[in-house]
Amino acid sequence: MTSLPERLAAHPAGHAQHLLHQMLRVRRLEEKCVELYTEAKIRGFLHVYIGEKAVAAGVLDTLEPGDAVVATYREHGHALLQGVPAAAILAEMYGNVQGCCRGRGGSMHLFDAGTRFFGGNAIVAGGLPLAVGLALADKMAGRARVTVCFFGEGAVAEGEFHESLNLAALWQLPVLFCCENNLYAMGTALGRSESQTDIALKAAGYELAAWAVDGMDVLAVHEAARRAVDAVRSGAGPHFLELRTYRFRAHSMFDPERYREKSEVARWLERDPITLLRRALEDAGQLDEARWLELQKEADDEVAGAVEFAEAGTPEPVEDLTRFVYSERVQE
Ligand SMILES: Cc1ncc(C[n+]2csc(CCOP(=O)(O)OP(=O)(O)O)c2C)c(N)n1
Ligand SMILES: [Mg+2]
Repeated sequence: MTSLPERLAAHPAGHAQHLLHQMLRVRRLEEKCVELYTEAKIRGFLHVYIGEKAVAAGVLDTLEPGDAVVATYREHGHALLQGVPAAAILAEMYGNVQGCCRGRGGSMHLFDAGTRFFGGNAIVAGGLPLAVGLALADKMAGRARVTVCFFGEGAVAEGEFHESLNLAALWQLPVLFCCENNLYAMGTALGRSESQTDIALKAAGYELAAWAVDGMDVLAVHEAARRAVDAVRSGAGPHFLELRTYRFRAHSMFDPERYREKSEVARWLERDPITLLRRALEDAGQLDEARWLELQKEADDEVAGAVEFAEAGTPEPVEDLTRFVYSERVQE
């Protein structure tokens, strides 16, 4: 198996630092979300991706404009890295009309047609058929686009997972399935709900190329995604990545975490994707203290700007609340 320092040596100069920055942006945004949630500025549900960000950062970096992304309710980072501005994300969580869905979606339903970010889907496995539909449309229209679908390993227990993989493989659709295997679906450990816990193996049963990747090593994720995305785009049919990762925080803001040992969390924390890459970059002489501080400051400033924007925002006026229930006539 190739180690992170070995991958770094083979990686284009400067690009790994870009990935580090992308992960920092997600981390900072979500740390702020937790803070704002405890201050009751953000309400409803909130699921953070802290610990898992190497997955979104590595995969999304391989996409091209026009490619589509479908994600779950743990999607703040995916939206940000697909190009939805932090300000529009935070305003959405505040329930403001300036949010990417006019404040009607909130944390779990970020959506942005402009960047082809198709949610933000709260139903477990609900995004898979949507991704298959998007990919079918692209195939029928002859567009060389890729749809990437992120979902948790909890989705494997749902019928939609199996129906979606089957149809995508049968019709050779341009979709990349990315299973974020963080070992738990709320409080249920994978081994308590699945007879076969090797998810890539299970996916391969549908006759699509599937392999497992270390989801804490952003360069490994990037390398695997590059290979898969290029293959999907060239017409080689659907691909499947099982990204082995871990969430450092609770499932949502309401979770006493009685289902796992603190020592297990501590063990995974040692493999924090940001720390791993930072160390490798420093050891390779590609990152010094000054640049590290600069990268953090850039991420902090971006988030501070987003908070300012959300704080200055406004809720939707009551008279607009019935808009968009039915589609509106386009003004000629
Ligand atoms: C169809 C459906 N069943 C149950 C739920 C309740 N629920 C919300 S999150 C979740 C766990 C999903 O775990 P996983 O897919 O592994 O994603 P993770 O939260 O670990 O990212 C469940 C069961 C739901 N949202 N949708
Ligand atoms: Mg999970």
